[in-house]
Amino acid sequence: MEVKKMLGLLLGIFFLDGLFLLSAASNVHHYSFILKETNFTRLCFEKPMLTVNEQFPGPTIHVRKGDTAFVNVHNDGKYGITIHWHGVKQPNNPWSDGPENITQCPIQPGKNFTYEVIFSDEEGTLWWHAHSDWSRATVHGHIVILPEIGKTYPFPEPYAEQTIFLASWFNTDVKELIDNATLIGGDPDPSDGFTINGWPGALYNCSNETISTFGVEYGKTYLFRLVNGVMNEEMFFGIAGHNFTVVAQDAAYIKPIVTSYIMITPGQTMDILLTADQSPSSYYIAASPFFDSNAPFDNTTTTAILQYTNATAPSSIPFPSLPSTTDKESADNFTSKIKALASEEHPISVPQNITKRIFITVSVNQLPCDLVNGTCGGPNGNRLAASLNNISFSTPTTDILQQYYSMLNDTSFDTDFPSQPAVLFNFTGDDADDYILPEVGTKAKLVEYGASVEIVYQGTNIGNAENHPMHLHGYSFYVVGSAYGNWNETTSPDTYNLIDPPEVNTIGVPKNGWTSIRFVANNPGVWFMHCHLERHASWGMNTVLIVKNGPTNDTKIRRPPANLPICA
Ligand SMILES: *[C@@H]1O[C@H](CO)[C@@H](O)[C@H](O)[C@H]1NC(C)=O
Ligand SMILES: *[C@@H]1O[C@H](CO)[C@@H](O)[C@H](O)[C@H]1NC(C)=O
Ligand SMILES: *[C@@H]1O[C@H](CO)[C@@H](O)[C@H](O)[C@H]1NC(C)=O
Ligand SMILES: *[C@@H]1O[C@H](CO)[C@@H](O)[C@H](O)[C@H]1NC(C)=O
Ligand SMILES: *[C@@H]1O[C@H](CO)[C@@H](O)[C@H](O)[C@H]1NC(C)=O
Ligand SMILES: *[C@@H]1O[C@H](CO)[C@@H](O)[C@H](O)[C@H]1NC(C)=O
Ligand SMILES: *[C@@H]1O[C@H](CO)[C@@H](O)[C@H](O)[C@H]1NC(C)=O
Ligand SMILES: *[C@@H]1O[C@H](CO)[C@@H](O)[C@H](O)[C@H]1NC(C)=O
Ligand SMILES: *[C@@H]1O[C@H](CO)[C@@H](O)[C@H](O)[C@H]1NC(C)=O
Ligand SMILES: *[C@@H]1O[C@H](CO)[C@@H](O)[C@H](O)[C@H]1NC(C)=O
Ligand SMILES: *[C@@H]1O[C@H](CO)[C@@H](O)[C@H](O)[C@H]1NC(C)=O
Ligand SMILES: *[C@@H]1O[C@H](CO)[C@@H](O)[C@H](O)[C@H]1NC(C)=O
Ligand SMILES: [Cu+2]
Repeated sequence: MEVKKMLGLLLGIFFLDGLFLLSAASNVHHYSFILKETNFTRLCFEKPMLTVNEQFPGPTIHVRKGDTAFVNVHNDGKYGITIHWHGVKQPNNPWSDGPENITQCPIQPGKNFTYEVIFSDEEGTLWWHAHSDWSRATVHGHIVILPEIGKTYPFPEPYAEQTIFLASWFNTDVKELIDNATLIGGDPDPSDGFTINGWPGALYNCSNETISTFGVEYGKTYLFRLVNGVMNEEMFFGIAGHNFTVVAQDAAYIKPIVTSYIMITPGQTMDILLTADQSPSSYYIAASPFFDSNAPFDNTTTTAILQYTNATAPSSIPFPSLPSTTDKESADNFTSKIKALASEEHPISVPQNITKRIFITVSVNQLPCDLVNGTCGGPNGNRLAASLNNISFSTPTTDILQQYYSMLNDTSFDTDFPSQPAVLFNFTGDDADDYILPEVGTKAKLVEYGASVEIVYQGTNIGNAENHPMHLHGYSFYVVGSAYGNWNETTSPDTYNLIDPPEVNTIGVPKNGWTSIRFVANNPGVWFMHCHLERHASWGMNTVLIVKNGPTNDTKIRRPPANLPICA
């Protein structure tokens, strides 16, 4: 379980599992993660699945801003695995970032590896998850980052805090599910349900199961740290009878938003303040998908209960009114309200002038069937694929970071990912399917250290247009603009918010629309960039940003750790 090594001498207050404990503060923490197959029963279905320390969701990592956590991951499972610390920038230390065959090779069964997770300016909520095939479905947990000792939240201290994890539940084995789908190039079956802190709740046909319950006292304010760890769907979330206040996203503070619902993409986190000021009773908490495409998806609703202490059981528990599944307008209305806090205490630094613009089309494609006999599982007997700038990413078998760091001349990747697609067309037009065939390759984008980068993600109408939550490792970035249709070099930048844009690590690129992000390339390393819908990542909607070393020792990639897993 969790072991904390006390290094600091100062005294501080640590928040652990719902209790405030007095403990010696430290800026180094040690955790032990044992990965193994454990049986869980949900939706009346029992199955063995990979978990950390036999917990689902897995253990929470607790740190303060600027701390370091050493996490020893021991693999007692059947397959190789890696862990990613989602949203943790890991300055100069891509070695501990995790994506399989990008920054490391998998930790093989029976082996272990200690990740050094280096926190810098993140404050709020992040999460960790497996980054090998689809194992993140069950291998995931929270990261809670408190302010530094002596600092407070930019809002009144909540009475208590609670973590809320949204996840997907599959009645089948997720590795078999994706392996089978990949074999024939078909769309994997959607999940069988969603869970809140591991439990699907009241709306599924399995009434004898537990439902997650959050106890609150009348008059008190609570901080809910919400993670969307769902595999393939963006989610609406709400609490019956209550408005709440969103105060942070992806471990950065935002201007408070009072709302009755949120829309959160896979990969994102949101910190929510809830004041228990309604008639003491029980209220449903619910999450259901926002999904605006013809692709198959899980259209179920997961629930939990907000329960006032000392309340008499109501005859019927009120249910929140969430926007309907395809309600794009409600999704956009919420998203467009998010602005950085940008206060004196929490300033932001948006690049005003950019030195490098990268324009990236984001598409779901098809490849001709490559099976010797039989037809593939995609449309028209083709193989489903996905791409960035029309290049469908093929994962190498030796990690890119080791090859790059050793300056090998003969690498299994290229550095010629283009700054715009080879062919320009009406990306969101009706004829986009003419461009359905992608190139397949392992291409990374080289970026100079210190460059002021703008990336424009342009969704296309190729195949099945969909909203794509794009995630960049090693960085957070400012979302300076977004709209439907094609990005226009002359007019679109005029619509940008360069004053208080939200700073995130994952952003939903609207269906048949575009999103522009900005950041300064001040973290040297090999950083994966991909759609956080797992189906799309599996089909190749990925690339790698290689940020070159800077001029000084502290702007260079660190040396590799001694026990880095070697490639099979
Ligand atoms: C785990 O579940 C599987 C599938 O139901 C079953 O075959 C197996 O016996 C279970 N193992 C344990 C230890 O309960
Ligand atoms: C972890 O791996 C190291 C080698 O990298 C080995 O020396 C050590 O015994 C392993 N620890 C466990 C608990 O397996
Ligand atoms: C995967 O395919 C195998 C072989 O056809 C089948 O036995 C198994 O049930 C499939 N698993 C899933 C999760 O679809
Ligand atoms: C829950 O109920 C279902 C029938 O509704 C039954 O098949 C299952 O075994 C029960 N599970 C437990 C854990 O009691
Ligand atoms: C929530 O906010 C809406 C819109 O401002 C308002 O109409 C509603 O009364 C509020 N509900 C509660 C419980 O405060
Ligand atoms: C999703 O489910 C809801 C409620 O069951 C239903 O009204 C809606 O039509 C479904 N949406 C889609 C796109 O299937
Ligand atoms: C709940 O009820 C108990 C027993 O009646 C009482 O001691 C306690 O103060 C009550 N708590 C609240 C929050 O009202
Ligand atoms: C979205 O916001 C606009 C402007 O505030 C409002 O007119 C519209 O009703 C909202 N739409 C939905 C679906 O809430
Ligand atoms: C950005 O460019 C403008 C015009 O070229 C210049 O006036 C301004 O000083 C630049 N700002 C920064 C922060 O470099
Ligand atoms: C493919 O064809 C070969 C030879 O015709 C046959 O032996 C094999 O079983 C076939 N495989 C499938 C999956 O149908
Ligand atoms: C990573 O490389 C190993 C060989 O080192 C290979 O077995 C594995 O399939 C690769 N993983 C992916 C996701 O391609
Ligand atoms: C790569 O090639 C250069 C010049 O051709 C040579 O100096 C260098 O040693 C080579 N690097 C490796 C790792 O073999
Ligand atoms: Cu996607």
